[in-house]
Amino acid sequence: MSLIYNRRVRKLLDLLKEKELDGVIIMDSSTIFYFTGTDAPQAFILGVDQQEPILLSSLLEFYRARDEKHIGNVYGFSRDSSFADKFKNIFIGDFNKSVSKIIKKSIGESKKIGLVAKNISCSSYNKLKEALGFEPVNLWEDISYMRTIKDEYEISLLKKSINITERVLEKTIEYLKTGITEAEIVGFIQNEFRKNNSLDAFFPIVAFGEHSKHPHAVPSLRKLRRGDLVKIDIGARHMGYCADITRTFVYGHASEKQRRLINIVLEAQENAISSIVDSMKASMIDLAARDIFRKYGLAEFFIHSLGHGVGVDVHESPYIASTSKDIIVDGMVFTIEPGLYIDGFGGIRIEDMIYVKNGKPIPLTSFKKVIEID
Ligand SMILES: [Mn+2]
Repeated sequence: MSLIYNRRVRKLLDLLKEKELDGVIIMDSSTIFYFTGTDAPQAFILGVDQQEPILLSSLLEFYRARDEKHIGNVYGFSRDSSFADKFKNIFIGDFNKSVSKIIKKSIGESKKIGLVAKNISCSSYNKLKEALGFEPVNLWEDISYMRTIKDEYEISLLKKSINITERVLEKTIEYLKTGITEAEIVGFIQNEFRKNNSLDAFFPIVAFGEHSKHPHAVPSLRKLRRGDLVKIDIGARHMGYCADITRTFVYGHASEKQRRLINIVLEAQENAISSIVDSMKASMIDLAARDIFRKYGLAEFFIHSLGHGVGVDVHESPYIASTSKDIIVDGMVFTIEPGLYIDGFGGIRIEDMIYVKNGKPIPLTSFKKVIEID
């Protein structure tokens, strides 16, 4: 196991050398998980001459960091100096001061340090900068690109999460009955994930009838009726990796309009998936789906981008959008999820996860695509 994390850390060291940096601070928990196998530490610090990172954790998460990590040395930090003689590996002071002390101790006086922090507030960033005494170099884009290329182990974990999600989706469809509410279905899905040693990759979306017109509908007490559209967008997170799949069916007998629109969404999805080739622009895949909607005069109802990468985060690079600058290469995993959202009617989205291997699109999800369910 630690071999996998070692390999990733070696790649990170290569990147630092390439960028002529002396070290890196990672403060994004998903990226810390990617490099170490635990998201408990608040910082991951690695000097270019070091073999193993230092993982800095509040005492609250100290034991979890120590027990879960596959690589690195865990240090705690606390403002309370009375803990100094109770813990062996501890820094007394706040987070930023501790980070700065580690940098000085293990890397030295260098000001050429990278920073990976996706969600950091302005004030947190300013405090960090002040404690460091210099401006770190933003490495977020480089690291998120590294994370887009999945290794074999990641593919096996993604497949596991997808397998759990598809089994739960099957059971969910069996559980549907006239009069049941969206919220009850969400509760059912969450419980099934937990029975399979998983959490939600994101809050499940279950929307009936016209309510499905909201791409990210929040589950309500709306009751299921015959002839309703049923949109279900769910994903399990198992061993840190996310699944993401959407199906839209009609509960009972589909009207002509429902059938026609579901078929158009399926056509858009097929056209997008079959357009995928190595080294193409991600924006061209988005265009392939949009072309189909334009052909039917429905372009105005496809109001979001076509897809996104999936891994430790349920939304990550690459982005499959008309404005995306990403280039598709082997090892990437992303969703293809065209949809139509029509006020006064409802919404239809079909979403699958695609893995690019030998320049070809390989669907990882395989759940049935039917128009009506009973
Ligand atoms: Mn998605």
